[in-house]
Amino acid sequence: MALFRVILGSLRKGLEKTRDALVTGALGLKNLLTGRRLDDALIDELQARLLQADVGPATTTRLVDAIRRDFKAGKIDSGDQVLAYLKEELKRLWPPADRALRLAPSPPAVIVMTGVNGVGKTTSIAKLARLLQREGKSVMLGACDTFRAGAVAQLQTWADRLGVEVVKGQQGGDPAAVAFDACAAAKARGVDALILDTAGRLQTQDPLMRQLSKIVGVVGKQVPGGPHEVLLVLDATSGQNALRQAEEFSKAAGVSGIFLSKLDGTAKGGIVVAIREATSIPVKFIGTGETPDDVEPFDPAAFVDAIFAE
Ligand SMILES: Nc1nc2c(ncn2[C@@H]2O[C@H](COP(=O)(O)OP(=O)(O)O)[C@@H](O)[C@H]2O)c(=O)[nH]1
Ligand SMILES: [Mg+2]
Repeated sequence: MALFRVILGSLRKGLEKTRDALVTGALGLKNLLTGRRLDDALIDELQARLLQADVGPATTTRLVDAIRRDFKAGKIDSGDQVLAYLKEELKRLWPPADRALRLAPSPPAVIVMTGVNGVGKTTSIAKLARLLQREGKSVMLGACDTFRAGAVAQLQTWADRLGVEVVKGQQGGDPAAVAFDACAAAKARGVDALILDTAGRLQTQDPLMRQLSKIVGVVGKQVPGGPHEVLLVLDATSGQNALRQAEEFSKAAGVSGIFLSKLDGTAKGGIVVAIREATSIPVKFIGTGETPDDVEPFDPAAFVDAIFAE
């Protein structure tokens, strides 16, 4: 059963830029394909536009090859058929993988947020906390980003607004120690979910990657089955960089899901498709703005419908 409901209106609003660029705008697919007879030049143009939207080479080639094959075989002859085909095929790209947030059979569930600097980890934590609160769950935060000055204060500000408790340590202290204290506090208070903020790290920074393993290890010892999720936050506006991070972090053990932030800030929402090409880690949430309400669970059908909506 899905834990969170997709709010279609806000999803459409959050994906406005992508919808305009890819589908409804002057250079969009509707303008290109509606009412047109199919020919090779039109299919070439379609290919160029899918690539421009960051759909990714492998998926673009597969889609366009299938369209060309059906066209040559006389099965399709209009742009409108291609549009309908694309919509259905895009929905089918994602297997019915479990995109639901994994929670613990008995609380607390522990969620670790990771990713490089500035991708939106802390903001995404506020969003997740808000989603969980709306489902009637109690939430606690752990400030394991002890590295960046101001990180704890930023998390505390969100926590105050959301009315949740934060477990903190010393600036510059050991983040694994904060994870330990946070797990203890979450167990003692009986909260449903503990979300740990972590310092931004590059997939190439070995010591920081080891520090992440240490946090994960501490959680595993303190809470049975924990962490229940390690969510990698990727910035949708960063294009190829996001793809590289998805590939690299998926090699590093234990990333269970992707939180794709800033989809409102890019016309290249095709990045969701490209991530699907680059890794088998499921995108579980998408961020579509800067407030805690700007979040949706990733639902492929709703996502494609929102992009193809009038
Ligand atoms: N437009 C937009 N901005 C976002 C989103 N998520 C985060 N941001 C912004 O990205 C910046 C960095 O966010 P922050 O949470 O501090 O990133 P962190 O360094 O990974 O913790 C802030 O200005 C956020 O307001 C999003 O979904 N949409
Ligand atoms: Mg942060």
